[in-house]
Formats: sequence, structure tokens, C-alpha cells
Amino acid sequence: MPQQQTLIVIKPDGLVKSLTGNILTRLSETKLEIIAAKMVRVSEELAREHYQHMKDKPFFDELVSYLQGKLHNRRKVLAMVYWGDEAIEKVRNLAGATNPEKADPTSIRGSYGRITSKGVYENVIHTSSNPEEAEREIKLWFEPDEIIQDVYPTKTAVLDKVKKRAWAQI
Ligand code: 3AN
Repeated sequence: MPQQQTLIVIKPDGLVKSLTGNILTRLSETKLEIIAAKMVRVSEELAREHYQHMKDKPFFDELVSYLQGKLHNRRKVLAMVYWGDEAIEKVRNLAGATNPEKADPTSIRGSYGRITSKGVYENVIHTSSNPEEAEREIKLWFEPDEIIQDVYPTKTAVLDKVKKRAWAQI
């Protein structure tokens, strides 16, 4: 069985509904390992890039606002990388179908998702759909050093005059 990595994002509706614990408990049924996790304030650029395959859909702008938390007044998401046997399919199955009303009622989206009166699919989590998308998404959301395993080849880049924030005192 292939060892895979997959991106999981608990979206703003999942956070507003205090579902983080429930979702992590459901994900632990897969016996996969968490190899990266961080809270992210999603920029418009990141949201647009993440959903680039939906850019021609009429609901694209709404989707970008949704991932940024603008529809829930909660400007953050929890982004994670899970790793292990058949990780992509295991997590997709547990997440359920994209349309929360069509998702198996015992799946995460079936249990907690909804379609708003404006037609937005609030489906609580994002999960990568195939190995190519997983690679694109993981590289978009994470730096190599934020992942505790070497999942894709890296190179050493020597950065000169890079400005970054540091602790004022240590
Ligand atoms: P998935 O998230 O299951 O991989 P995609 O990639 O087809 O599904 O869609 C990305 C996101 O776009 C979905 N998570 C959902 O929030 C939204 N979406 C997809 N289809 C629709 C639709 N018909 N109406 C409203 N929102 C949609």
C-alpha cells in the first residue's frame, strides 16, 4: 500500500462551530500520523491559489472569502499534513462527498456540513483529492522545515538580506 501525505484544512466554519476536537478524533480513526500542523490566517492570494481549479465557477469569489473566514468572522484555519498508508483515500472517505447534503451522514461533512441559503457549501474540512493535488497543496501551505518528515525533495537555498520577524528577547 502506498505511503502518502495529504493536506487537511479545518475551515472557518469548523472552527466557529468548535468542531476541531471532534474532527481530530474522527481523523485518528485512520491511524495516520500528523506530520505538520499550524494555524493560518489565509491571505486572498493563498485562497485563490488553493482553489485555482475552481476559478471559472460562479461561486469562486465566495469560496475565496469563505476560506479566508470572511463569512464567519473567524480569520483562521487549522492546516495539517497527515501521512501513512493510503492517506489520501482514507481521509477523503472519512470526510465524505463535497456536497454536504449528499455526503454519507456518518462522514465528517455529512455530520457537520451544510449548504447556506446563499448556496455556499460549508463542508467543514478540505482534504487533498489525489497525489498531484496533495503535492501542489502541501508545497503551497507549508515550508519544508514545518513538516517533520521529508515528503518531497528539497534544496538548500542561501538567502541574503531576507527581512523576517524575530523574538525581541530570548
Ligand atoms: P473538494 O473540496 O471535495 O475536493 P472541489 O475541489 O470540487 O471539492 O471544490 C472545492 C470547494 O468548492 C468545495 N470544498 C466547496 O466548498 C466548493 N464547492 C464545490 N462545488 C460547489 C457547488 N456546486 N456549489 C457551491 N460550492 C461548491
